[in-house]
Amino acid sequence: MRLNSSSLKSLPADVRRSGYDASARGIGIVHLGIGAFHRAHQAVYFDDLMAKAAGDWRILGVSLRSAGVRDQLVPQDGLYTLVERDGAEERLRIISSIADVLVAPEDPQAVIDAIAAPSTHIVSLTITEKGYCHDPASGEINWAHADIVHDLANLATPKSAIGYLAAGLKQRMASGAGPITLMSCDNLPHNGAVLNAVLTAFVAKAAPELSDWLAANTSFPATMVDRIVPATTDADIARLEARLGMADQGMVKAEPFTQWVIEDDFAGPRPAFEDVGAQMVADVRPFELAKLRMLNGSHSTIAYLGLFYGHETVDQAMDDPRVAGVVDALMVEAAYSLPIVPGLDPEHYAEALKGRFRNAALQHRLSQIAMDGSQKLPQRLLGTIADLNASGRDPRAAATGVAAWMRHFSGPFVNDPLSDTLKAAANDNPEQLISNAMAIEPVFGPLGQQPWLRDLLIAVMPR
Ligand code: NAI
Ligand code: CS2
Repeated sequence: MRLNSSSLKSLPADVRRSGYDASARGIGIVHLGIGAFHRAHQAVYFDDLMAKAAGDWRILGVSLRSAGVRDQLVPQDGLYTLVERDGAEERLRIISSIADVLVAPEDPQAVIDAIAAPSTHIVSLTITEKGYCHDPASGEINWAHADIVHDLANLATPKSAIGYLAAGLKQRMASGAGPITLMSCDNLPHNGAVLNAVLTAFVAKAAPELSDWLAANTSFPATMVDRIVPATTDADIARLEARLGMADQGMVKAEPFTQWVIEDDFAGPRPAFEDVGAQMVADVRPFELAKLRMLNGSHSTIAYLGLFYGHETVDQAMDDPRVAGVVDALMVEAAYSLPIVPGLDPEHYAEALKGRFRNAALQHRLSQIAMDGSQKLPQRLLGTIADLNASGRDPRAAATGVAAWMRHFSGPFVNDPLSDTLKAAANDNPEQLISNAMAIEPVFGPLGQQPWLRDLLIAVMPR
């Protein structure tokens, strides 16, 4: 038996169901990048919203790459289990907010139609840092990106999220479907501004007749998103099937903690996010800096140092004093680099983060965090290094994370959109490796010209 709207009634009584009739609600959201994080974070908030009040806030998920999630969810009527794990505790909840899933390469026009539909008020995205086709150091569009080159010449059959947004909004303008909000939920600093800059630049070249409409009819709220959501494994699926008495191919697992800070800047209608625990603010920046530098900077450092010392998961690496010691120091460095964050006590936040990292039930694989380092390090570690140096402090711990990344990409397993560039920079000689890596402009930008950083990296390079 498989989880679906018919078998729902056969689930064990302790499995929490959604408190509303999903079949009676319409689609209001198109989400690009229907991955594990969206299903364990935003989709849960929308499930709560529809249980709490009327409103057509179901989600049309879109994968721009593969059919995997569509094949997991569509046979299940969009239903899946959120498995919250914390140590020995486990809580199960069925999420009903996803109405359907499209695979863009199979039917590009269907995705364009969905973005243009008058009932669509928000397009949200979790397409990974690399999905924005930008240079991480500058935040600007990368015109040489293969998908951008393709989409400039083939806007009716795009490959990039940026191309799909341009094509969908062009059709939306033509049909008079009204304003729409484009909401990035990726781990990027000023993610709304990055999306705005890349899309505006692309539209100016690909569809200049759309530029004025885009400026007048869209908004790009920044968001800070936080929930540790490790990739689902076959063992997770088998364990859940034994627990439910039926198969759920679309399950996701996550820690209990969740946080969503959203800039209150919506061009069209929005649901009452504040009624389901999200924070609506005027300025997301302090919240995102704290999270990207203290959580994600530590995560990447744990990943690269942990892999260097032979560990496989975050909790294992945190049990290694050679890793935990650097994390302790990095938390202090990152906290020092922050502005005042409303309601945040950096010391308490640091302790809470370390407790979340030690949640062995998640089995969060270091290799998952280690991927796409070229797209992550600028906002996670290089910003901390630059700010601390500017204030006369020594960013040794943050530099250790960067040096460990250099060791990582010199090894055999590198999963990164800049993998060719990284392989060319790889070197067993630490001094040469550091010189080669610092010359990678899309990652280091002007920081790559600083002799003090080179000297520091040589001093802290894991050996
Ligand atoms: P995932 O691997 O489950 O899903 C990634 C999604 O991005 C897939 O739908 C994939 O098709 C799409 N994608 C990948 N490369 C793309 C590209 N170049 N263009 C368009 N779409 C592309 O990963 P997951 O866990 O859903 O994470 C996705 C993003 O969510 C992360 O990169 C991060 O920005 C954000 N996030 C993830 C958290 C987590 O703990 N997993 C927590 C906080 C934020
Ligand atoms: C992780 C993040 O994979 C990674 O890069 O650092 O996905 C992390 O789990 C989330 O940002 C936590 O909110």
